[in-house]
Amino acid sequence: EGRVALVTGASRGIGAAVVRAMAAEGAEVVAIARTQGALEELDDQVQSAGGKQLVLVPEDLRKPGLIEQVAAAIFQRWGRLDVLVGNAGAIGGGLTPVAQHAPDDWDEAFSVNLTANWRLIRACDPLLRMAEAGRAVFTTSGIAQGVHPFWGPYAASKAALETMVKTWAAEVANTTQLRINLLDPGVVATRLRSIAFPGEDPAKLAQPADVAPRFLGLCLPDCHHHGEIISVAP
Ligand code: NJP
Repeated sequence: EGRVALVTGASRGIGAAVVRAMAAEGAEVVAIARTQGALEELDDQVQSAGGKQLVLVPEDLRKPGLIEQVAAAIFQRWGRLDVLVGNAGAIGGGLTPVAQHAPDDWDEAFSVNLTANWRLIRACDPLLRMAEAGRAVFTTSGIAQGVHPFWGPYAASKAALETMVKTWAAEVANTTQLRINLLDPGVVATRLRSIAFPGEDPAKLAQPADVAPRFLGLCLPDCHHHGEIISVAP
């Protein structure tokens, strides 16, 4: 109740489910994604369900200065950030041999999956330290581990995300109450999944609302995980 959360990739899929679940617990949620209409629809749903009005940021995470501006606005309004969920993700082009990806695919995967999260860490670290029990969770993928042909930019950017987040966690360990983790959501019926595997029946997969509670668990004040990759998959 009353905790302040920033969620990226909030317009649909896993991020939207996390926003709904956090708002249902009474959190104040700042929701970032590019698709304004979807964010507005989410806000309507949240408020109809009795949640607080969302702060919508309908912008591309890659926009220069955006993340710093959002962090400054959060500081001005609340003086702290309790929860950061770095969830936005991009496949970076269709499934293609690594030798054939277009430069834009590579840039999209790394700028959204890695660099935007680094900028979030940089801008939000001081705000999270101002909270009584700051929590940060980043959405990774099982594909970051091992070798997965045709997933080059996505897999490499998620592997780099894992290294970066675990490094940040090691740096803050024992200096603050901040807890920092990664969550691998497993296979979930979302647009990203349907682009990667178009033949699948989404009804047979886990739904975003099924995995949202795992994010919430890592954001609770009593969360003792730190610097870990938590896997939803059995
Ligand atoms: O996918 P999807 P998921 N600037 O496509 C946003 C990981 N994951 O929920 O900007 C700002 O429904 C986009 O918003 P919009 C995956 O890697 C999933 O599955 O409006 N936002 C949308 O809200 C990712 O990290 C599975 O288009 C940007 C969101 O990102 C996370 O789960 C398995 C943006 C993507 O929502 C959520 O993805 C796995 C930008 N430039 C990992 N680019 C799975 N679904 O099975 C994208 O291992 N977004």
